[in-house]
Order: sequence, then C-alpha cells, then structure tokens
Amino acid sequence: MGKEDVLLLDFWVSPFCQRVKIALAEKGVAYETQEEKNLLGGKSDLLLKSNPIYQKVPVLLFKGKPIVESTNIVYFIEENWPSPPLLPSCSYERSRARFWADFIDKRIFEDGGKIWRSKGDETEDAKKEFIDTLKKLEGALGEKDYFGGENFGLVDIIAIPMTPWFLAYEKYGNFKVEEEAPKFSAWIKRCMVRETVAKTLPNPEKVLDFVAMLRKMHG
Ligand code: GSH
Repeated sequence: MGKEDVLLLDFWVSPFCQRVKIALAEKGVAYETQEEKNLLGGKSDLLLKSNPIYQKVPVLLFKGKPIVESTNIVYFIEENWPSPPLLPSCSYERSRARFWADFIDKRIFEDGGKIWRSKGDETEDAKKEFIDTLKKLEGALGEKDYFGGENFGLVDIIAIPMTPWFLAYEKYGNFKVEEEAPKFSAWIKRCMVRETVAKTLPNPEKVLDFVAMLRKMHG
C-alpha cells in the first residue's frame, strides 16, 4: 500500500481534519492531502462526490473509497492500523473512551462557536456552558496524564484539535481557560509537546484571524 492509497480531503483550520492527521501520524501511515481551497465558497467535485450527505471535510479516501465524519474516520484508522493502539484493550474502558469522544463531539466546538457568534447575555450563557463542558472533561481526566491513562490515545486525539480555537473563545468571551480549568490547561500543554500534535495544529493567532473573518461574514 502506497501513500497514494490514503488521501485526505483537508482544510487547514478544520479541527476535524486535524484529528485524522494526528491519528495517521500516530500510526505512522503515509498519506496525501488535497486542500479544499474554497471550502466556504465552492467545494471540489471530489468532496461533493465523496461526501454527498454532509458535503464536509474531512473525507478520507482509502484506496479510492470515501470514509466520512472525523470520529468515524479515527475509528477506521484504529481498526485498519491497529498498532500502536489508540484505544484501551479492556472493552469497558473502550466504551468509556467512545462515550467521551462522543461528548466532545457534541459539546466543545458547538459551545465554543456560540461564544463568538453571540452578543451580550447570550455570550455570557455560552461562556458558562463552555466552561461547564471543560469542567466535566476535567472530571473525566481526573489525576491522569491523558484521558485514557498514561498514554496519549483516541480521546486526546478527538479533543486536542479543538484547543487552538480557545484563544478566540477567550477573546470574545472575555475569560481565561487556564483560570477556569487549570487541569484541562495542563493537559493541553502536555499534548502540545507531542510531535504528532505540535506539527499538525495551527497557530491560535491564525485561528483567531479566521474567526474574526467568520464573525464579519455572519454580520
Ligand atoms: N461532524 C463533522 C466531522 O466530525 O467530520 C464536522 C466536519 C465539519 O464541520 N467540517 C467543516 C466543513 O466542511 C470544516 S471545519 N464545513 C463546510 C460546510 O459546512 O459546508
């Protein structure tokens, strides 16, 4: 199997695409990327054909066959390239990991987005909700280094790409993640020293510029 057998339809600022890139890097899988240059204006034919239902990135084309939805793609990567494992061997612990991956999927990006899209009281409510989500995640982390224990794993991969967006949430919500959720902040720093993460995630300042542009578009 060559590099050309694994193609990621990508968009530089998408945390969902970054999940796939970190998972592939953790597994040591060589792959190619194709950037959706104009995701907000017009999508490539390949994207529309590969993900006709949602028309979103990421799409992983494995030997030409499309796999969609980032968490689903990360599970595919885990099954197709089992070594090194990203999920625990115990089925109970695996089900807990899937639960938290799903919780992160439903909450962080959604709650964070409400902060920069809103104004006044709505922003305050959104901020409270976002901080509540981080506190729940701190509960799941407990005293562990990573969500799965000693090793960086699947839940970390699902969550960490969300964090370069935090600077924008802090700016528009007027709060500091480090003050509200110090344990979560320490976990971010721990993940950021990992090469697969550091080389994949964008500069938060660039994400902030992107969010400022989105705010203008949303009026
Ligand atoms: N639930 C999806 C996943 O986990 O893959 C979310 C993917 C997503 O929202 N992708 C965005 C996208 O393609 C980029 S960050 N947006 C284009 C659109 O909504 O038309």
